Amino acid sequence: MKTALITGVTGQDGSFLAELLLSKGYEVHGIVRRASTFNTDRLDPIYEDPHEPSARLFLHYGDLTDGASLRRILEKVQPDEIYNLGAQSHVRVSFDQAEFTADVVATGTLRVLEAVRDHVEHLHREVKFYQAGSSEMFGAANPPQSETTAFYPRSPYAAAKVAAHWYAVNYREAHGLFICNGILFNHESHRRGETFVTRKITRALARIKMGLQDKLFLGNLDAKRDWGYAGDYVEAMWLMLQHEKPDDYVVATGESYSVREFLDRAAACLDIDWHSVVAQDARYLRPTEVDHLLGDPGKARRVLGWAPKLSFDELVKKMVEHDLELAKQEATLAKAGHHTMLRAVRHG
Ligand code: NAP
Ligand code: G4F
Repeated sequence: MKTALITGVTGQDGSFLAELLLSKGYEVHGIVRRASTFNTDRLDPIYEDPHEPSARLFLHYGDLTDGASLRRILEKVQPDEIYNLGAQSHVRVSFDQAEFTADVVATGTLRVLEAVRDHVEHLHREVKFYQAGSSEMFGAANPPQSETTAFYPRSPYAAAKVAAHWYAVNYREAHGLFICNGILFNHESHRRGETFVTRKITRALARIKMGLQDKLFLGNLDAKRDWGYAGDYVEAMWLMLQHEKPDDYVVATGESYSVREFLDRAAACLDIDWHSVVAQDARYLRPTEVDHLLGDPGKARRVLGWAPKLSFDELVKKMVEHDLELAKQEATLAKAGHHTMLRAVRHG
C-alpha cells in the first residue's frame, strides 16, 4: 500500500485528491491547520474514525508557516508521495495580505522541500513531490500559454507561485529529487470556495432564484479563464507522479470563456435574467488584472494520456444544480424560522 501526504487536504483539490488516492488503495495523510471552527467539511464524505483498524485517512495538525511541524509529520508518515496543495489561494486577497501569501505559498513550499531533502538524504528513501503551480504565473503573457511560455505574474499570489515553481525546479536539478510542477488552469466544482467567481455566481443566483437574496455584486466581467473540473484535474496530479521521469505540465481544457459567459450559462440554467440582479462593486476589481488565460494541454495529453472529461456546460450545470439544492434547503429552514441561515455571499 502506497502512502501519500497532502498539504491543503481540507481545500477543494485536497478533498478530491484524497478521494482519488483512497479509491486507488493508498493510505492518505493530510495536514490540517488549526482553526477555532471545524474546517474539514469537504472531507466529510471520506472521513473515517482513525481508531477503526480499517481506517486509511489520517489528519495531522500542521502549518506551512511552521517548518518544525512539517518535519515531524514527514518523519512520522514517511510518505511515498507528497502533494503540496496548501496555499493562501485567493488572488484578490493576496494584494491585501502580500507578506502572508508569500510566507505560505513561496516560503511554505521551500520549507516542505527542505524537509523532504533532509528526509531523503537521511533515510535513503525515494519521495515523489507534486507542486501545485498555477496559470496565474503566466499573468499578462499572451494566450495560449504552454510549458514554454515565459511567466509574467500580476499579483503577489502569482509572484509567490513563480518563486515556488523555481524552488521546485532547483531542488529537482540540485538534489536529484523527483519533483513535478503542475501548472493548473482554473478548476472548479461544487466544493469550490464561495469567494471564487464561479461559485460566487452559482451560489448567489441559486439563492436569488429561491428569494433568499436580491443582488449579486461582482468585479470585472470581461476577464477570460480556461475553466475545468477539479475532479478531472487531481487525476493529472497523480499521473505526473506515476510517470518515470519528473517534469512540468500545463493542465487545462484548451477553451476559455469570460466571466460574463459563465454568468450567461449559469443564469440560463435557472431561467433568470442576470442583468437585473448583477451590479458592479469596485472592491472586487484587482489593481492588476489577468485578462486572458487559455492553456495548451498538449504535453499532458501526449505524455500522460490525460484529458479533461467534463465540458464547460456540464461543469456550470453541475455547480448550479448543487447550489440550487443548497438554496432550497436554506429556504425550507428559513420558513421554519431559522433565519440565522440567511446570509448573503458578500465577500471575494
Ligand atoms: P483552496 O480550496 O483555497 O485550499 C487551500 C488549502 O490550503 C486549504 O486546505 C487551506 O486550509 C490550506 N492552507 C491555507 N493556508 C495554509 C497554511 N498556512 N498551512 C497549511 N495549509 C494551508 O485551494 P484549491 O482550489 O484546493 O487549490 C489547491 C492548490 O492549487 C493551491 O495551492 C492553489 O493555489 C493551487 N491552484 C488552484 C487552482 C484552482 O483553480 N483551484 C488553479 C491553480 C493552482 P483551510 O481549509 O484551513 O483554509
Ligand atoms: O475566481 P477568481 O477569483 O479566480 P482567479 O483569480 O483566476 O484565481 C483562481 O485560479 C488560479 C488559476 O489561474 C489559481 F491559481 C488561484 O488560486 C484561484 O484558484 O477570479 C476569476 C476572474 C478574475 O479575473 C476576477 O477579476 O473573475 C474575476 N471576477 C469578477 N468579479 C471576480 C469577481 N473574482 C472574484 N473572486 N470575485 C468577484 O466578484
